[in-house]
Amino acid sequence: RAITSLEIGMQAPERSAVADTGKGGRILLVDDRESSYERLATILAAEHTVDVEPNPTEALFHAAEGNYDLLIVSLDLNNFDGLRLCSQARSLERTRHVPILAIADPENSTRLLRGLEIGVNDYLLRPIDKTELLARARTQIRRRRYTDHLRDNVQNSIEMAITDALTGLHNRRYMESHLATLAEQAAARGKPLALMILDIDFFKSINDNYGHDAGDDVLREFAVRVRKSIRGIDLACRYGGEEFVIVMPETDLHVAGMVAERLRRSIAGEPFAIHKGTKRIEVTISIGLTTLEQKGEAVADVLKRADTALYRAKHDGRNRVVS
Ligand code: GH3
Ligand code: MG
Ligand code: MG
Ligand code: MG
Repeated sequence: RAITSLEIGMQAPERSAVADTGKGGRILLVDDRESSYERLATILAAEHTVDVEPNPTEALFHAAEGNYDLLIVSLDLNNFDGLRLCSQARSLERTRHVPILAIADPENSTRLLRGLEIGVNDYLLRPIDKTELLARARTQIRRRRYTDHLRDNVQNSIEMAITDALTGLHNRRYMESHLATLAEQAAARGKPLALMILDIDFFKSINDNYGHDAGDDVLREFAVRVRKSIRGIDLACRYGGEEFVIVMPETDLHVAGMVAERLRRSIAGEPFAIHKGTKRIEVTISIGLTTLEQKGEAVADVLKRADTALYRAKHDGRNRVVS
C-alpha cells in the first residue's frame, strides 16, 4: 500500500490537545457485515465506547442526537450506501463537525475517493490493522475535541465582546454597530422603527443610600424586567451606567408608547429586592421615546431626539414616558 492514509483538516495540536490521549471517545460504527463489525467493535472497545448501527439512516439520526466523537463508516455495506451517510452527515448542521473515518475494501477505491471529496476525514483499507485502527480513531477524536474547544472559545469571546457583563444585555458597541443596519432595513421596507432611552431615576441615591452592590442588584433586576417586556426582534442594550436603549423594529410610535408605559409600570409597580432579598426598594424610570422619521435619517439624530425626550421626562417630574 503506497498511501495508507489521508488526513484532511488536521490542525497543529495545542498543548491541551497533546495532553488529550484521544481515548474514552464515543464511536458509532456503521457496518452491516457481522464478521466485520464484531471484530472492529472488539478492537475499538479496548479504548472507547462503541455502538454499532447497520442502517445509515438510523446512524445519521443517532449522530444528530449528539454525543458521538467519531463515525466509522464502512463503504462496502451489504444493504446500504455508506457514502450517502457521509455526505448527509457533512451537510447537516448537527453532524457537520463529527469526524468520519471510512473503511473500504481496496477494490472499492472509487467510492473511497468520492468519500474523501465529500468530507471523510481519514480512511483505512481492509484488512484492518488493529494498531492502525486505534491510532486513527484516537487522532480523529483528539482533533474533534480540540476543534470543539476552539469553537467554544471563539463563541465565548464573540459573546463577551457584544454583551454587558453585569446585565447580560447587549452592550453599547453592539447596539451602535447594529442600529444603522436596523434603520436602513426599516427605511428600505417602509416599516417604522421605534427607539427609546430609559434612565433609572435618582440612581445615584440608590448607590448612596444602600451601597454600590444594591445598585448593581437593581441594574440586574431591571434588565430581567426589560427582557420580559420586549420581543425577540427588539434590541435591548445597556447604553451607559444606568441608561438603556431599546430599539423596536416594525413598531410605530403608538405601539412603542404602550410598550414603554407597560415597562415603566413594571418597574414602578414592583419594588426591587436588594441585600440578598432582605430589603425591597421602590425604583422608577424615565423614558424618552421616538421613531425614525424619514428615510436616511442619521441614527445619531434619532438618538438625540430620544435623549431630548428623556430630558423632558426628567424635567417634568420623572417616572414617565415622553415622546
Ligand atoms: P436622574 O434621575 O437624573 O437620572 O439621576 P441619577 O442619580 O440617576 O443620575 P446620575 O447620572 O447623577 O447618576 C448615575 C449614577 O449611576 C452615578 C454612577 O455612580 C452610577 N453608576 C453607573 N454605573 C454603575 C454601575 O455599574 N453600578 C452601580 N451600582 N452604579 C453605577
Ligand atoms: Mg443622570
Ligand atoms: Mg438616572
Ligand atoms: Mg443617566
